Amino acid sequence: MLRIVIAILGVCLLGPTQHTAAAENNNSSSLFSTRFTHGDGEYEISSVRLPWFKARNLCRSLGKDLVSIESSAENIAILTALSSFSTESFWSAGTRLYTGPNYFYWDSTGLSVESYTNWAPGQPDDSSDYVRIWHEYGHQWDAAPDTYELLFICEWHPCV
Ligand SMILES: [Ca+2]
Repeated sequence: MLRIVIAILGVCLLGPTQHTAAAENNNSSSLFSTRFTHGDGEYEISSVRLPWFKARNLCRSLGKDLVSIESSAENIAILTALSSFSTESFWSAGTRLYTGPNYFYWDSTGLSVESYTNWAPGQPDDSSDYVRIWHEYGHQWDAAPDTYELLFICEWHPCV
């Protein structure tokens, strides 16, 4: 147990260079094109397109989850990272899968999206239950069907 704690502390204290080296040592590196940080959060943008559940499960298989956007500052960091992806939409952890028509939440945290929202005009509509970061409105949010095959963003907090 002590060794695990020391290993985790070591990774957190060694900083981004060591993180990158660690990421390149596993087989997931080809699944992602871009890595960035915001506060204590780390993020990776996928290089593969998947439907929502497969995207979520892939993030989770790596000890991460789909991205949740809880503040304007986090949104700005994400939009900056997406600035070179102007024709691509991305899955987030947002859904109303288990809650019904008027309550979207982040599947990664279980918390409502209402603390911060960035819906595109006319969204969310009644047709779909999963939140994509939609290129057609400058990466504002859109409720989309889970079957769409999109790039996605994994988020994790290794030092919290
Ligand atoms: Ca987040």
